[in-house]
Amino acid sequence: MANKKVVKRYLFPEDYMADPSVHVFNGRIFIYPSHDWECDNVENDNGDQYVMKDYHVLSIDGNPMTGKVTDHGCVLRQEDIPWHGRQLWDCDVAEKDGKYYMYFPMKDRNDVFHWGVAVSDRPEGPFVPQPDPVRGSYSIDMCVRHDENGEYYVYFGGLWGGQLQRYKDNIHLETPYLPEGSEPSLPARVVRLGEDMLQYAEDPKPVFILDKDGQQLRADDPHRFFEASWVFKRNGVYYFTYSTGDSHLLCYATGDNPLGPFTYRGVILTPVVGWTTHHSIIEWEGKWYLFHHDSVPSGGKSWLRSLKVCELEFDGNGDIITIEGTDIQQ
Ligand code: FUB
Repeated sequence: MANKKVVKRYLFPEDYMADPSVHVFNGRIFIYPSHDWECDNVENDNGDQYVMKDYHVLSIDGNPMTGKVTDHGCVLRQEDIPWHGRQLWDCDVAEKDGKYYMYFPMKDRNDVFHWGVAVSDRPEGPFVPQPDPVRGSYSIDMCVRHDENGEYYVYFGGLWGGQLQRYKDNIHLETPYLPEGSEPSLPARVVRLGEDMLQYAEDPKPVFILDKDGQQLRADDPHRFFEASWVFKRNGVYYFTYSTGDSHLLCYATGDNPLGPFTYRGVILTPVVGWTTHHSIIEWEGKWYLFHHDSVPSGGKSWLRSLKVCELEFDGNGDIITIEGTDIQQ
C-alpha cells in the first residue's frame, strides 16, 4: 500500500522545539518538548549540536489540528538543577495524586547522562527539580506510562550520544559495546517507578522487539530500536513505538504486556527533513494524532527542529497506516 499523504500542522512557528511528549491532563492537551538552541558545535554522532538549556510547556485549546496553542513559558532551567552539566534532552511528565512529575535526561559534570525529576502542582509548571539525579539512572528519552494496572512505567534509552551502549544489565561498562550485523540489537529499557515517583521500584529490564519468528531484531535491521520510546494502548493492544535513528524511521511493535516482548509490526512515519525523528501519539475525541518534528523551517539544520501534528489512522487489523514524512503542510 502507498504511504499516506496527510495534512500536517506546524504547532509553534514562533520557536524551535522538538521531541514532543504529549498528554491529556484535566481535559486539555499539554506538550512537553525539548527547546532547541542555535549552536556553533560541530554536528557529530555524539549529538553535541543538541545544546538545549531549558524546557517550556505548551498546551492546545481543543482540537490538535486547529486549536490555539499557548506557551506557558520557561518551566525549568538547566542552571536551577544542582547537578547540571549540559544538554536537557527529551522529557516526559506523569500525574499522580494531583502532582506532576517531569522526568528529564541531562549530562552531569562528567558528561554522563542521568535522569532528573522535577515536580509541580500544575501540568503547566513551573517544575521544581530534586537536588540529585535518580539513583542508578542512565541514558535518555523517557516516556512515562500510567498503566491500567496502577503502575507507572518509564521506557527509556538511546544509542550513540544517548549512551545506552555504555551499559549492560544496568552496569556501566568500561568499554561501550554496540552490537553489529546479525547480533541482536540493543533493546530499550523499562523500569517501574516507586510509590513516591522519585526512584526506581526495581531494576530496569530490556524491552525486546521480536521478528515474526520470535527472534530479536538484528543490529543491522533498519527497523531496530535506536531512541524515542513511546507506548500507548488501543483496543487492548500495547503499541511500543520508537525511532530507528540512523535509518530515520518511526516504527512500532505490539504486544499484550506493558513490559513486552513486542512483535515488530511496521513503519509509522517515513524520514522527515532533518537527522532525528521523534514523536508521541495520543487519542483525542475518538481520533488518534501523531506529534513529531522536522527541520524544514530551519532550512534543514538538524539541531533546530519544529513541532508538528497530524492525524494517525489504523486499519481494521489495528495496523498503523504509514504516513509520508515529507509532504503537505497546513
Ligand atoms: O533532542 C535531542 C535528542 O535528539 C533526543 O533526545 C533524541 O530522541 C533526538 O530527537
